[in-house]
Parts: sequence; structure tokens; C-alpha cells
Amino acid sequence: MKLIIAVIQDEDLKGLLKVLVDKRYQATHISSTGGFLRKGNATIMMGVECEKIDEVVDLIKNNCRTRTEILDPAISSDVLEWYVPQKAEVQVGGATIFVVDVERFEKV
Ligand code: 2BA
Repeated sequence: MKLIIAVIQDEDLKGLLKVLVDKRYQATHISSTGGFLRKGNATIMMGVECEKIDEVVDLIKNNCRTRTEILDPAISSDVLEWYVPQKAEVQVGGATIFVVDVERFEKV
């Protein structure tokens, strides 16, 4: 078994969870915040059998879009050492996906 941790955009959450549940996968959604944009995003945690990893990664890829966000100067001065005087565009997502080995998995 492996643990998939995927950071996705809130806008894609509902659709992705529907597809995962329809296909009988189990997932946990955690509300999260991007360190750079300081905007809410969603983290999905899934314990997945090794032979299903590619299918799940494809489902995530196919249900999460890249979007353009605006980096607000007020926030950028807080986060960055360099000041962005104008609103700047930032490409976000589809998804940032980590696949991690699971040493032990139990449900009690
Ligand atoms: P944020 O940290 O809010 O980042 C949003 C987008 O801003 C990123 O999109 C990237 O295009 C840009 N960005 C992030 N850090 C930057 C920096 N230091 N300088 C310039 N541009 C920067 P994505 O790469 O698609 O990431 C979307 C979200 O996924 C991130 O939101 C963060 O919550 C998560 N993420 C991405 N890479 C990660 C990593 N290596 N570890 C943990 N979380 C990660």
C-alpha cells in the first residue's frame, strides 16, 4: 500500500471526490492553505494498493485543472522579500501529488 497526498484547488474538490467515491476509493479531505498565495486549497489523503496508484493519479490529473490566480501586492509584501507592485498572475495546479510508502496500515 502507498499513501497518496494530493494538494488540489478547492474548485476541483467536489468533482474529484465524486469520481473517487463512484470508483469505490476511500479518501480523506483536509482543508489546507497554500504557503505562497495564502489561499485555501484542499489536501486529499488516500491509502491505495500499489497496483491502483497509476489509476488514481490519472483520476486526479483528469479532474484537476490549472488555473491562473492573482498574487495580491498586499499579500506578496508579507510573503516575499521582493515587493510586487502590480497584481501578478500565478499559475496554480492542476495538482501537486506525493506518493509515499506505507510501512503499516491498520483499521481497528
Ligand atoms: P501555494 O503555495 O499557494 O502556491 C501557489 C502557486 O504559486 C504554485 O502553484 C506556484 O505556481 C506558485 N509558487 C509557489 N511558491 C512559489 C515561490 N516560492 N515563488 C514563485 N512562485 C511560487 P503549484 O506549484 O501548482 O502549487 C499549488 C499548491 O500546492 C501550493 O499553493 C501548495 O499548497 C502546494 N504545493 C506545491 N508544491 C508543494 C511542495 N513541494 N510541498 C508542499 N506543498 C506544495
